[in-house]
Amino acid sequence: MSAALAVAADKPNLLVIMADDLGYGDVSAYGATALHTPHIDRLAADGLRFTSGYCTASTCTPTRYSFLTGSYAFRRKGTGIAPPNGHLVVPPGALTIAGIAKAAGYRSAVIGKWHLGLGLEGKGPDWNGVIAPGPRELGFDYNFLLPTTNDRVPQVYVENDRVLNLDSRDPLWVGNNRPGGEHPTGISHRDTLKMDWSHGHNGTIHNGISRIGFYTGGKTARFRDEDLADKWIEKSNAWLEANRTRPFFLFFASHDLHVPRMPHERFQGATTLGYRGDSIIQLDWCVGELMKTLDRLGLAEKTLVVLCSDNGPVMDDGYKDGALEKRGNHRPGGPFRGGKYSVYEGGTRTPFITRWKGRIKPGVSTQVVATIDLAASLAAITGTPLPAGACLDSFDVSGALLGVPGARGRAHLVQQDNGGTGNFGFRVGDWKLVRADTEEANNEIVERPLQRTSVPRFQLFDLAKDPAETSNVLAQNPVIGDRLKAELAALIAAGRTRP
Ligand code: NG6
Ligand code: CA
Repeated sequence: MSAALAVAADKPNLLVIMADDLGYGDVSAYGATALHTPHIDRLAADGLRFTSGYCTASTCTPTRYSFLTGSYAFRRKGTGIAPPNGHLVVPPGALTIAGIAKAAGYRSAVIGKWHLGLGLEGKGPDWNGVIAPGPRELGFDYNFLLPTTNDRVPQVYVENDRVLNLDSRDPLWVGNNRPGGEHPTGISHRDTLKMDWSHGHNGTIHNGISRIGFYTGGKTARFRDEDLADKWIEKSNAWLEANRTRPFFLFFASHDLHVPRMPHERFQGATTLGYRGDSIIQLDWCVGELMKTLDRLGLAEKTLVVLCSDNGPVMDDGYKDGALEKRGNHRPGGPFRGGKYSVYEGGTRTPFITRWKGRIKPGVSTQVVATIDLAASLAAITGTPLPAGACLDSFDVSGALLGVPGARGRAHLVQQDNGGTGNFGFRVGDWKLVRADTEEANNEIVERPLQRTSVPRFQLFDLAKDPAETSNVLAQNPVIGDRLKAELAALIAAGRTRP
């Protein structure tokens, strides 16, 4: 009997905690010494800490797309970073991890950052009306969302298909161009900002912070950046409480530590690293609160918890919050090169922890697993059949996730940067091919402000000897290089990798 079938008998709840822009080296369980993350460390100590746990893209929207659909985002156009008025990029009706959970008899919810667009193609979200399609058309029973990212407008919550607390006498308008009349922006009223911008992010001002895009109205619906984490926990606790008696899947999509980093006042100054570090502490607090809730409801032994990130770290991502200046010796990408926007390891290799009390033997795993695999793995764990045309690149790595002795992770993984630019990383065993279809890429953004540099078309690294990808050994290994180039091209052309 496979590891997955052995557990199908008692279906575990699934709690996926996805951090935003959290790097491999950003938590003490993965070697950070400049700050301490006791709750994440406890999760790691009680569970399995992966040293080769990945997301599939080095930006948010494509990773979330592939996490939900089990298919690589580069297979579908329009899955790059979603704009404020973007439509839902997952086709309604596509089988998602939430749909798999539903088929297995689970209730499911997404609480936190969405950033996959809302509403119909060609229309986008109807902010003042019914906002659909959205998560509920993808299999979720409940959603409580920050629609995009908090550096994009608007700062309102979407609960199920409505903007929460919207007063119809003050309609919400969202657009790409500055509205007429008196409308303060990050450019016109820069000296009034509580946090200055460094690139982009100079549109409408809300809560003393200027954003990408413009909006007016919806005043009663607007939230404070400082309160996001508390709200996610409040809503998650209520939902867990209400769904404690049946199997559930909760996608807890934290906004920490994405810009604008504006943690709650009680976390401001918690580290010496500025608000970037303080936001990590806020994330850690959230993890602790969720674990407390599972304990209180007697669910720790019935719940598979997965902690992951949507892409690697970035320092200056558009606001002058001191992340770069205050970093000291902190290495947000740990030993790896690159970060957010890069197909070097730092862009997609992140903290990745699984915990299931009483089921997973605590330890460290070197198996390769990725967020995209949670869909097929949940299907396997719950004994739910996967239609052949769904989850095209999701592998059942449930054995590796649960730490079953001898169980293997994936044999290969394609890493991408933002949607459609055609830069790929391809890890096969310890070999790593980097293929750049563009002439420039944002590779070293962890250490520098946004800057594109020219890159060779192909590079090859031996991750066993050179995890930091410093020495391109393509010339010395032409046969391996050619094999990987051909395999990557074939995987892309085949349209699927799941057998
Ligand atoms: C970029 C933004 C960056 C961030 C990113 C999305 C600029 C210059 N940069 O376009 O600040 O918002 O999009 O991040 O505007 S992600 O984690 O959601 O993918
Ligand atoms: Ca992100």
